Amino acid sequence: MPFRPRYTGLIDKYRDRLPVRDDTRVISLGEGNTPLIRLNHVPGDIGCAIDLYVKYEGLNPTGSFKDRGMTMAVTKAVEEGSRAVICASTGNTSASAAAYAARAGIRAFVLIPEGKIALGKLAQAMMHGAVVLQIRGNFDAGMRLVKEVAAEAPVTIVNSINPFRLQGQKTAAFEIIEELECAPDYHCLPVGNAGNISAHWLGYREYYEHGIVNSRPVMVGYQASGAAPFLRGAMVDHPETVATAIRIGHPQSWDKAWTAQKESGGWFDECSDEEILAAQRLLAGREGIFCEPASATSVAGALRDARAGRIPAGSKVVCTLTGHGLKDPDIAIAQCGDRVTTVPAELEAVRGAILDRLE
Ligand code: AN7
Repeated sequence: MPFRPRYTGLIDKYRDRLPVRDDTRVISLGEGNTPLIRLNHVPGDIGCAIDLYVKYEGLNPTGSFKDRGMTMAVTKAVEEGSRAVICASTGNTSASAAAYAARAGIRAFVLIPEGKIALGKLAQAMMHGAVVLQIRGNFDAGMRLVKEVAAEAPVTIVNSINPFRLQGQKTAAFEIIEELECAPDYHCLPVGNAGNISAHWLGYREYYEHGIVNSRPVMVGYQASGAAPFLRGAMVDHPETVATAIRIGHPQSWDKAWTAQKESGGWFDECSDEEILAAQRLLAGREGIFCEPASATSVAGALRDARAGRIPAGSKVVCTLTGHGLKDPDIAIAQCGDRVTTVPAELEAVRGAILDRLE
């Protein structure tokens, strides 16, 4: 047959490296296998000579990297006989949990901070039939409540404190190595709860320890200035940022992320909201890649560190774009208010508007 087998998700692909049995019922929506795109314009635009790739995780089934972890977490919850999952979320985890619970035929409960989640994410949780509990508090308060309620009720937590989440998410590192045919020199990620940077480090270590590659990347985590506990070296009680996905002050994977930083020789840094949004616009306008604000934090930070020489010229750098730009239409439109021109439905007006803008 000239055809390759149909791609059926990351558990099927990486079965030998994941904690599943042959008879495990896999709950999948075909997640993983996302594109690794080389940036053609952006590094030159801002005057740095690095070889920069983005791993476009916004192309997962629910539009974020969370699906990699959720396929594992929900598969294992179902295997263990659970009838309900629960999470606290800044939006993407709730969208993913809701979708995979629907796929599995079980119930999802999601706790979200009132007024602080992007519109697309709320729409997803609602459409997939999750029980959506808006709390008058932030993500960190929601996380505490989820842990307390799950100690009493028969619900499985699917936040990244669930170890199966990180197992699923480590496969992103496998894919990157397979595509580049080596490990990158640097891997930059936005950091909120710090599960994803920890999961990538697991994946890179695994391929290194099993002799599949002979190097591991330096891991670099970027946070929004108003929600940067790793940079401050202490928890932040009132996190604030336009990048609502990473509006987290008490990261759950605190120790794991520090381990990734230390073992890889990496660092944490912060980006201002302005830097984050500028990077989001640059990717959309110059490369045709639309990511949500939190995701752009990785590129904002990498470009700054490359320009400053902290990431040396010639380095092969991967930035994870964690979520799709369509998740947060409000922030996108607010940045480009003057880009829509209203004209009469007449040829002359349309022709005039076009000719004005052609060189
Ligand atoms: C787009 O959905 O925590 O450091 O509740 O949605 O692994 O937490 C989202 C996190 C980066 C940070 N980019 O990843 C949630 C949630 C996007 C995200 C992060 C999130 P972690």
